Amino acid sequence: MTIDIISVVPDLLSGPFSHSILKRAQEKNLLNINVINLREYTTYARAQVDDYPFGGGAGMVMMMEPLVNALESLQKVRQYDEVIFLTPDGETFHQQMANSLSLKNNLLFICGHYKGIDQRFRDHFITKEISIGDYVLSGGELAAAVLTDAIGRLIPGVLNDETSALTDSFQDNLLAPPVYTRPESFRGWNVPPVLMSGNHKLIEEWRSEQAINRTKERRPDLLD
Ligand code: 6GU
Repeated sequence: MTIDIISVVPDLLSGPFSHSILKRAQEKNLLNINVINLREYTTYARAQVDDYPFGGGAGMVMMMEPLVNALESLQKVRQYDEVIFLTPDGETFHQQMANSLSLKNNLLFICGHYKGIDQRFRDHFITKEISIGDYVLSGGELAAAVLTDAIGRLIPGVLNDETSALTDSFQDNLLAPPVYTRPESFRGWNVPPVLMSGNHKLIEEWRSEQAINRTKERRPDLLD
């Protein structure tokens, strides 16, 4: 899979993909991530990419021309399955969206800044609008990093048995059960004995019960 990300602050995205699972996914050539600097696609003076909103009001609006230039130049190299605009008024991201996007070949993320992008770009070029939650970020970059991580780790072959996504929270609409590691006793706080029993059937039953209880307690909405 290729994920291309158009940004006016590409430096914000130089760190998040260079470590851990996403780093390995790129080394294995299962995932190719490119951050594209929108300012390289403007023909306006001083690399301008935004302008005042028609009708007045606070903030700046990202202009059509640099966005269309960038998109059409990238489309000469790749056909995108989705052109996704990261915006707080998009559909709220969740695990099922990550699952289905992880099966695509090429994704393009466009990070909004300022007051947003010209509505005509949204109307004519964007295929999906995604938010990562009900709060406002300074720009779409951190949201793009969140999506890239959530999607990238699900690409077949990226995770091994040890890091398998099957037991993640949300994967079956349940939160994950508690986990423990050595030592068995720390300051008198003991690991639940069932986990030390060696009885795999009992352990699975305990984990499933814990997952259900935790979900009932913390996220009853997931059980509806
Ligand atoms: Cl995708 N962008 C911005 N700017 N703020 C957000 C967001 C996205 N998702 C939640 N807040």
